[in-house]
Amino acid sequence: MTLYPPEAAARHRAAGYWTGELLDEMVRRHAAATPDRIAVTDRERQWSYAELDARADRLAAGMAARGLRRGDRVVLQLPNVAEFFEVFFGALRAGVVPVMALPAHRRAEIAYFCAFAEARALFVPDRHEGFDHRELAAEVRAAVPQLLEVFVVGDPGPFAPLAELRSPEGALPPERPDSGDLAFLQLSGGSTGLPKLIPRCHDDYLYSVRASAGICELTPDSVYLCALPAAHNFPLSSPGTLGTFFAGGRVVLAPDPSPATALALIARERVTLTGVVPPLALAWAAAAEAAGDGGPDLSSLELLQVGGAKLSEGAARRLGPALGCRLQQVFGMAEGLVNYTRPEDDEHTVLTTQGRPISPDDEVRVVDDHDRDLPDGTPGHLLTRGPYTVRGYWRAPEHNARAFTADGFYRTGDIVRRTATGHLVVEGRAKDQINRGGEKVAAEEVENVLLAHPAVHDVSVVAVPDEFLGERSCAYVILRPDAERPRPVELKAFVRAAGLAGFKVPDRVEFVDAFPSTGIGKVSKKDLRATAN
Ligand code: AMP
Ligand code: DBH
Repeated sequence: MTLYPPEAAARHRAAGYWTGELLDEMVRRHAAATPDRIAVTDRERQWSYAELDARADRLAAGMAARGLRRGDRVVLQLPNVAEFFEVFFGALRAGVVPVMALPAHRRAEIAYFCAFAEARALFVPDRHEGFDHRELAAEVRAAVPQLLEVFVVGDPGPFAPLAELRSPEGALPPERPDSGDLAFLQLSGGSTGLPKLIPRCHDDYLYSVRASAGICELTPDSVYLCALPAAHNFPLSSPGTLGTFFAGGRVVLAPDPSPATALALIARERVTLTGVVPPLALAWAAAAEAAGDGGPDLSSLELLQVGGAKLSEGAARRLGPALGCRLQQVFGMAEGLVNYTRPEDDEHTVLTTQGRPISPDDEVRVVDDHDRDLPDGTPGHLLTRGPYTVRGYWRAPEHNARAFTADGFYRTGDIVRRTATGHLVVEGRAKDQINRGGEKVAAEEVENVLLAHPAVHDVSVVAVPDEFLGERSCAYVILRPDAERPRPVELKAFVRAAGLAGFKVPDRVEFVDAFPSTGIGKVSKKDLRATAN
């Protein structure tokens, strides 16, 4: 399966962007050169590069022994524990393709990933944040037709412990995976019904990781705190945990992102950089300000990266002084394109823009509604193509026809303006999505669930401004004429009971008699949003 047109792939190789190295080979490289250096620290353990490498080998061998073949998919739903990387690198080494689920995903999402990707195995923790993932796994296994093995990190309950998959003397699959093959499936926040799967290969992903590590000046002395869920594209690759491994540094996994946990870890582990979403950055800053000189020692922290949702200039101003470090804005997407403000950018640029692309060969177009290019300074739709931006979602030809131009540009759905220096400022969004402090909610997915409620005639889910998260979701509901009005909490519980992740449950429910409509009779979400203000 080729993920890029052959001539584009050849160009990216000739330019030196695509090197043919596999993502897991960086672990092998450091294991050979500096075996005893610590690669990853979690709540309980420290694994050296040699240990991480050996574990990935054993897991790859175990997968092969279990009959998992090159190209087979597995769903990876692990929180921030060291085993996340054991399974991730082990799978890649075996040529097995992980689907990068988030710990917050519930029955609806996990069952969909397993069924759609025809997954052979599911990896879950026993419990996480008070939720029993073994119960979820049992429901999913009952719902999907194919044979699905479940491996549990922790107490396995009725399933197999991860340890059972580790093969101490088994052989690695004989054939090395190809660097252009599908390596794993990343997730998109999406704007239509169900989350889309994004096919990433070693070549494109490793390029973005390596270049990100360079831009962020990572070294073997870098210590990266992973506070967001490890599977998310931002903490995984921008430069995140993989960028840190690439540089031979150390990854510290935070079990939760609360200010108490994170600030204590920064002090204890002498963390040098981390990446967070705006609401978290503000919560950490507030905690650090409140603690003052008596608080945790944050003097090791050099760089705070903020991305995933728009950071206001006011918030941006506050962060550096509160945490005593440099700020970097990151505007990225799991489909590819990532923008960073740079160490050499002036303060105004860092505070007011979302950065500029990683690569000189990232093509960025800002266009009007008819795909006509707009001059710098004018907001328009962001289209992009380049050496690490995918050319289509996995097995979604109809959606791809809309989400990509005929010549392969990805329609990001973001409204941006380009400055004279080539920096991008995110001005808004054209896609039907709520960005809840970096957690993306496709309005249509929630609407489809609510439409199945017996009292609901029609529903429209929109973003409403929120001081803390930037946006929250509000479901506007038209009831059936004969229906008794349900309480808002009942409708929220209905969404939860449908098995959707908690962050997709509408924050607010409002009952209306009709929706404002656009000139041609479509629901005007713009006008609905305005009613909410
Ligand atoms: P996804 O496609 O699900 O990976 O989500 C990526 C989207 O998150 C982008 O297309 C933007 O809409 C949003 N996003 C990411 N970083 C930023 C940022 N720094 N400012 C504003 N929006 C952002
Ligand atoms: O929001 C994102 O998806 C995102 C943000 C920052 C991302 O994928 C990234 C950096 O790589």
